Amino acid sequence: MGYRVAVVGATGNVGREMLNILEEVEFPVDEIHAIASRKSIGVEVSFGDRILKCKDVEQFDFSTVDLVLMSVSGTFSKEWAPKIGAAGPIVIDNSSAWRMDPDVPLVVPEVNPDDVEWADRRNIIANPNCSTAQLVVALKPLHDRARIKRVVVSTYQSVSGAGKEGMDELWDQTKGIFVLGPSEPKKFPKQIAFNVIPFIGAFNDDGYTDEEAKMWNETHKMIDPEIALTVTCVRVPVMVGHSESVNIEFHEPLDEDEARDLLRNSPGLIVIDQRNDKGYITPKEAQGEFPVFVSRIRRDPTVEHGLNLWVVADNLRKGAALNAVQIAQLLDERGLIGDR
Ligand code: 2RA
Repeated sequence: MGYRVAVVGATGNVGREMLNILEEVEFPVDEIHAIASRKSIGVEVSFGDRILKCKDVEQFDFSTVDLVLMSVSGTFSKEWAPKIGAAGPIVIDNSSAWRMDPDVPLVVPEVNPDDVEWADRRNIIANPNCSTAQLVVALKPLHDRARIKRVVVSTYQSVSGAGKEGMDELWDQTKGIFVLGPSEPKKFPKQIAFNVIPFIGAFNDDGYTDEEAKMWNETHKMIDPEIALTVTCVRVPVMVGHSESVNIEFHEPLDEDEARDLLRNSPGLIVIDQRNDKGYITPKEAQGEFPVFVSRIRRDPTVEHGLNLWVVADNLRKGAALNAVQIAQLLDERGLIGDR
């Protein structure tokens, strides 16, 4: 027997991926509903061979479903996730609205699966930010083995993290630049084609951005608040796939061979690490894939116990839709859906 599932925000990049992945992993679905805001009522989205017409979130009766996967803005989620959760189904929310709420588990199944057990406090489970999801999958086994003291991360985030408008802007600027000259940026603060932008989200008072703060706050909530983490988030002209340069200092010794073996044997990770032209991953190759890829594992000789890594994942998949579906699979395995 399967579940009655709704995807809210079904017309967005991540909403569409949620539908694709539910189908790809053969999640046990008896009924599926694509839900969107009023302006998208009737818009068609695919679920395998089927075409679903989007229904209006305002009119949909959420008490008729068991599980809701949601990819909407934080403001929309603040209003709707509690209402939906109170109607009965468990909500897996991809926005930033609930991630740091002490009554809402923030979950990456490879990292803190047991936290789904207390989802019934609000009937909401939060999905982390895309750049955090891939980072914690790589950090967790290393932390369990050698206790991480400090991490320095620089991200190289693709434009799909900013939604379809971000992808359209890169495409239009790239095509237009030779013909029409550079066009005015709209979605991004500066030209993204043939450029990189050291700013994602909004500035906080301390000079960091909220995107950067998400990475340490969410890592602290999921792994360990004692890990010191500093971040620079950068937007790059790549369509799909976030990359991260990660420098880690440990309390205990961990050499690069052992780290490589450990990562190779940890869930959700693939190590591609040879010292030749094909021996490392790029976002192009990670696109459409489920795992987090780790390459360029090497000792940092400037500290007593240190390593450098290159970590890449499909930000629409592990960074968003796949992680949400994996949470749904975990709830299913533990018998936590539809029986609260
Ligand atoms: C970005 N992290 O890449 C955001 C999306 N959640 O813009």
